[in-house]
Amino acid sequence: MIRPILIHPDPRLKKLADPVADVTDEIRALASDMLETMYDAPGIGLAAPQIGISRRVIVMDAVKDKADPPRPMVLINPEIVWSSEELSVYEEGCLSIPEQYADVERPAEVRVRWITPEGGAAEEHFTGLWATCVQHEIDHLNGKLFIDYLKPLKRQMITRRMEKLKRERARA
Ligand code: K1U
Ligand code: ZN
Repeated sequence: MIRPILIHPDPRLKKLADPVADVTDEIRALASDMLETMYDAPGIGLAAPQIGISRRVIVMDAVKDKADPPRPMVLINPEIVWSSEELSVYEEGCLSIPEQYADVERPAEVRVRWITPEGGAAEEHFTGLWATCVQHEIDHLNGKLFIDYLKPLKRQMITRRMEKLKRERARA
């Protein structure tokens, strides 16, 4: 099921999400809805708070080349266990802040540990767009948006644009 994506500003996007204690069928159904919602948007990632669910679940598929097979990933309770000192800048977007993009500097590579939908432990080293995406999604679980890395004036300008967009959508 495709779920509606919350648009900034929304207090639900600023909350610290709760860890998942047990990987149940409900969590697997949530992850499946999140993947469907992400591919429909379209996006390369999605975090549960973006659909109003305050749980530590993210999904991603940052395969760039359409000729390559898709790689849908579900990460439950993801944790960054190592970050590179080397930084990289990527022009980020966010499905909760449509059509707004800005350069964000983050560690170029990260190692992430998580629980799989089958309930097992997993760990992987991410580079490139995958590293940017997984950090952006984990930020969502901590109530942080990419615009929080920007200068206050730019952040304010984007927030005003989103308030206007929400007013227009409410009237339509
Ligand atoms: O979390 C989100 O809001 C999803 C976001 C993830 C992201 C994008 C760019 C850098 C870091 C994290 C998006 O997917 S925005 C849409 C997007 O990037 C995209 C859409 C279609 C094709 C390719 C990319
Ligand atoms: Zn986002």
